Amino acid sequence: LTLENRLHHALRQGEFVIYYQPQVNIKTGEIIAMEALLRWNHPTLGLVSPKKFIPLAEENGLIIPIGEWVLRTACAQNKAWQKAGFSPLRVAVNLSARQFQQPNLVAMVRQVLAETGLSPHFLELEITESTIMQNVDKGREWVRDLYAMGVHISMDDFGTGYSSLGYLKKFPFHTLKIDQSFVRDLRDEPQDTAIISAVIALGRGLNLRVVAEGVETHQQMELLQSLQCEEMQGYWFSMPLEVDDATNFLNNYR
Ligand code: G
Ligand code: G
Ligand code: MN
Ligand code: NA
Repeated sequence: LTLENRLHHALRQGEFVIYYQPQVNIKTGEIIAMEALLRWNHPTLGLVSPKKFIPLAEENGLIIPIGEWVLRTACAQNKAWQKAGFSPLRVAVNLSARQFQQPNLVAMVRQVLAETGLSPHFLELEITESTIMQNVDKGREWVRDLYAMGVHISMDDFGTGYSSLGYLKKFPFHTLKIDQSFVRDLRDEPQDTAIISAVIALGRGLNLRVVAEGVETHQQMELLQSLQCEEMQGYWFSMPLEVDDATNFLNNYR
C-alpha cells in the first residue's frame, strides 16, 4: 500500500488521534487553552508525527478531510470538558496552508461549531505566517469573518516567516505565538532576550496576547516571566497528552 492509500485508510479506520498540550497563564495559574496536536496511531509503526505525513496530505488534498476531523474532534472534546464542569478554556487547532485556501473554510468552521455546540469564543485557530502569505487577499476576508464570529485567531511560529509585521496590520489577530526557536536559545544574555522582549513589547503595543512556545526549563520560564511574558506552553508545563491524561491534568488544576 502506498502511504497515500494508508492515509485514506487511517482516516476511515479511526487511526488518527489528537494529543492536547496546555497553555498556561503563569500569573493567574489558569489553563487558558489546550492545543490540539494530531498524531497517527499506526498499527505497527506506533505514533507517527504529523511532520511525517502532513506534507503528503497537503499535496494530495487529504489534509482537507483530516483537518476537518481534527477540528470537529477538538471542538467536541472541548464541549465535553465544559459539560464535565471544568473552567472554560479554548481549544487551539492548527490550520494547514491548503485548508487556508478552501473557499468554504468559514462555512466549514461555522458548521462544526453548530454541530458540536461549542461557542466560537472557545475555539482558537492557529495560522502561520507562511500559510497567510500564500493567500493574503481571500485569507484576510476569511480571518475577518472568523474574528467577527468570535473565533480566537493566533499567528503561530511568529518570527520565523517573512514579512510578519505587515500582516499584523492587515489581519485581525488576538495572539502571537513566539516560535520555540527563540525560546530554545534563551539564556540570561542581552542578545538572547532582545528578540523576545521586542516581540512582547510589540504585542503589548498592538494589544495582542503573547504566548511563548517551547518552554522546557524552569530557567526559561523565569526569564520569560521577568520579561513580562505571562502565557506559556511547553514541556516544562506538560507534554502533549492523550485525551484521558489531558483530562487528568485539568482535574489536578481544579
Ligand atoms: O506535535 P508536533 O510537534 O509533532 O507537531 C509537528 C507539527 O505539526 C507542528 O508544526 C504542528 O503545528 C503541526 N500539526 C500538529 N497537529 C496539526 C494539525 O492538526 N493540523 C496541521 N495542519 N498541523 C498540525
Ligand atoms: O508549529 P507548532 O507550534 O504548532 O508546533 C508545536 C510543536 O512543538 C508540536 O509538535 C509539539 O509537540 C512541540 N512542542 C511542544 N512543546 C515543546 C517543547 O517544550 N519543546 C519542544 N522542543 N517541542 C515542543
Ligand atoms: Mn501550533
Ligand atoms: Na508554533
